Amino acid sequence: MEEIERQLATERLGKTLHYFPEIDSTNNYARNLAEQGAMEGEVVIAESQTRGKGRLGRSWVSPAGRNLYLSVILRPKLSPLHAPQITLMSAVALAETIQSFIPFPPEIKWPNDILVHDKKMAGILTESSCTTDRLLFVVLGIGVNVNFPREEMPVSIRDTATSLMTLSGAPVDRTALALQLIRSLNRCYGDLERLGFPPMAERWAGFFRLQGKRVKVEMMDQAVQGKAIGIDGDGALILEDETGTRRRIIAGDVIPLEP
Ligand code: BT5
Repeated sequence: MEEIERQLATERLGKTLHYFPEIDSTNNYARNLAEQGAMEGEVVIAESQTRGKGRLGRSWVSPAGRNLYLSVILRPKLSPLHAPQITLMSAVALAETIQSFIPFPPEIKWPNDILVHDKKMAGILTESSCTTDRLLFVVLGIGVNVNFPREEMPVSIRDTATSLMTLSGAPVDRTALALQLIRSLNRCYGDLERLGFPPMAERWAGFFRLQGKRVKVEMMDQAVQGKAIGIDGDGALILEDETGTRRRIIAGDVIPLEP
């Protein structure tokens, strides 16, 4: 950990690390820190999580010594409406990092999954706190399966998950991965701030393989089907139905209906 802190000493994100051998959830801890006034860029990192969280009350399998679990506190100058841009920016940073460790192209599954060969390698959980017109902070949580062999995975994810080691054929240095990921987040966050969302959306689209494909999107209270067109300026997914009508989806789970 000292190595990561030393290497990131001059960067905006990662200068201050909070490290835990075990924690309930790095996102919960980071949220508490942020509520108590922690600086932008503070990072919480853990060897294992006892209550790792996914979206919508789902859980994130987080065994010790295998993977990467981290949360970054951000204080972006964005309106709450634009908070999804942070999830999409971090998906780009994560996909670019993963790409440099394996010989296969990762895919971003809107809004927050990184898949390789149709299996989930990493997930992002962004939680934000805002007033009506201002984002106070965003906790950006990232979990990456690093040296997580299939036989150690619980049956519930064994057929749907993968890890860097499984695809690269050799164990991956988790410190090197964490360093590269935080550096990549630093760059992408700076790019988003300096250049705005359209260029980031373009990079995002380079990892989006469902463009033009029929998909089903399951939302809290309903499901819709249509052709995935891409994302709009706010990071919403654009879906086109049979009549050519387009609608924006802000949150949901995408299920591909064609290969
Ligand atoms: C996510 O949710 O993909 C967000 C995961 C974020 C985890 C990080 S770890 C650091 C930080 N601290 C936290 O407490 N969380 C964040 P979602 O799209 O809802 O996907 C959850 C689903 O993915 C589960 O219901 C499982 O089906 C599957 N899953 C759970 N653990 C997995 C794993 N390790 N690898 C692949 N798939 C997994």
